[in-house]
Amino acid sequence: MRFPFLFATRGCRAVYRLHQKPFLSPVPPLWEHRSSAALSTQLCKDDRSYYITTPIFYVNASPHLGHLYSAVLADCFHRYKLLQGFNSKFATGTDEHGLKIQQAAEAAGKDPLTFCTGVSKQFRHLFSSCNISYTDYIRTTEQRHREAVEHFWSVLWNKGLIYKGSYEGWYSTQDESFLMPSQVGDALDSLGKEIKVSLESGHKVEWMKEENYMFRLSAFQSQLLDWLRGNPQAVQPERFHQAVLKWLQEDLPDLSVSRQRSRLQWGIPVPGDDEQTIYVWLDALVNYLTVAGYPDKHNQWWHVARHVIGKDILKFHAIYWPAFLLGAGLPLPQVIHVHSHWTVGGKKMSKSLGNVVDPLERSQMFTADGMRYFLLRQGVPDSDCDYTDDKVAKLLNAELADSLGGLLNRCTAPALNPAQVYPSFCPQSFPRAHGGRAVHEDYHMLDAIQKLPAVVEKHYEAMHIYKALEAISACVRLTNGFVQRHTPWKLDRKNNEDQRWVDTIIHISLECLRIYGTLLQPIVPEASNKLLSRLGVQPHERSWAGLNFLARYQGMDCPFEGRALGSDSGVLFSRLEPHNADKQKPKKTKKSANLK
Ligand code: ME8
Repeated sequence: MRFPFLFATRGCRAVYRLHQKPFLSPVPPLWEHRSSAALSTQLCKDDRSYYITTPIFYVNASPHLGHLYSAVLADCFHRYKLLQGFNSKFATGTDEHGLKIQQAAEAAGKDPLTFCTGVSKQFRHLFSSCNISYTDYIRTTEQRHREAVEHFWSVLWNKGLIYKGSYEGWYSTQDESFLMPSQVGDALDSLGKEIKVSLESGHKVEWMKEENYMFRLSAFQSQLLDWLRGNPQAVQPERFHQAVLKWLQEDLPDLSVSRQRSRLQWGIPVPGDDEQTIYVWLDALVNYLTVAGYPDKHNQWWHVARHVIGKDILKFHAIYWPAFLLGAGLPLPQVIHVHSHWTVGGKKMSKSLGNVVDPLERSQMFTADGMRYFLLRQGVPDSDCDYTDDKVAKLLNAELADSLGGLLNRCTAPALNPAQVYPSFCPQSFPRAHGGRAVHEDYHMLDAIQKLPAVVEKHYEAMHIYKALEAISACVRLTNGFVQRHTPWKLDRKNNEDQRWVDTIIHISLECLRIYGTLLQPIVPEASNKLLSRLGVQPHERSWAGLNFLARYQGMDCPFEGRALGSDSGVLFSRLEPHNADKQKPKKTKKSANLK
């Protein structure tokens, strides 16, 4: 496949002469198909399928906190969907081709594949240490991926959407991105030399002039606008949706999708033209299809795909990727969930500033659950968040060790629960109509916890995990307040009526804990397992469908009433010393700290 053709360039905007393949008008918009009878039948057939992805991470350097954050978010969605009975697929992996990796391997004095394998293993190790329960880990150097990319390229080529042209303009190797002059500014490098940088990322850019293949991106501008306008939920949160709409109202030039082999050897050759290497972003984006089973078996998963990404790669996912997919005649992602960045000391994490937070080291210091909880409780999709060890320790102590751990400790400690059972609920002590021993605040608490699963579901669905955790945390405080208000340890257990009231208080508190433990499984899988096991809740009783709070109050049977508690395997979450958090591992504290 060689193409004699003419081309010319003018400034940064390439001027392209078409050749050979006639231009086919872009395929009809696929999102419209979704409302068609044919596709809705398909959606009904497998509407319990769910497919979530993280970006695939560059292997030029070791993983950092931001990478773990994306993985934890996607893992949380995946676990949540499994709890709801969905058939969920969850993919993560590593992006191993491109100039940036080629140069990193050279600098390390290793051949590129050996280099990639080493760093890819570090990501995998981090993810398994943090209980990231991916169902597929993809490396772009795998054969299955190469086949998918070659097929995808051929589809675009056969539709006349790729043509040979020339690119002249700015390129950032660090971002593996082409830039318009308006996206470039002046800066000084570490030696005080004047350089050009990307205004968005701050990374150095270089002028390049190359003959390569171009994708007819400009032809998709109006379809992309229609897609976004017709699907206000396609890019979340809203501010990122608006950002993409704004970009799309500006000039949208065609996109260079290959590099000359003489400059870039580390990548997939263009099918039929081994003088050219496929652009690393086209290669990388296709990973989502590879995992879905493209080109033969992707139908079950592809129409339910959702991507979790950081704000730095929004343009690639919300413009280039949908345009490629439209060109290839494939459905567009259901949702692109965008999150903001973690900073340290208010600054971007960077090797040169020496402020990169090592997520593996931190997960050993604060435990995997601890890091997961912190990142999801403090991470806000809309705006950047600042990381400090002190904040982590304070939050974990307050919410996991003291509030939740303390509540479990109180209600299961032999002093208050000598029989070590899920005690009985007494409807006379806590009647549906007022008149028993319960007070107004107690009814308010029951109402809040009854509503909690729906509240958490709403927030999980909107990717507002921090709001879900805020709601759970508020309810834990209500339950602690309930126990504190009635001081069951002061009641006279020899008096039958008091004994029934003590049992009722503990029954309600254990029911609250069961709800919290179930809802927290996607966030802190180890602590939730410990909590639910201590309550005697069996694995098959931990799904969303089992969240039936306080059945006895509703006049129904409670399967847990009278059941023996599980064995005591120690404190739920050990306290950390805030000021020395960076110097020590979690300390065991006295289990009876919260017992009166
Ligand atoms: O861009 N805070 O890979 P990458 C939060 N290979 N998240 C952050 C972050 C921070 N400070 N820094 C990075 C690439 N991330 C491409 C992706 S996908 C087809 C190809 C997270 O190693 C965030 O998800 O540079 C961001 O989008 C991603 O890591 C970039 O990882």
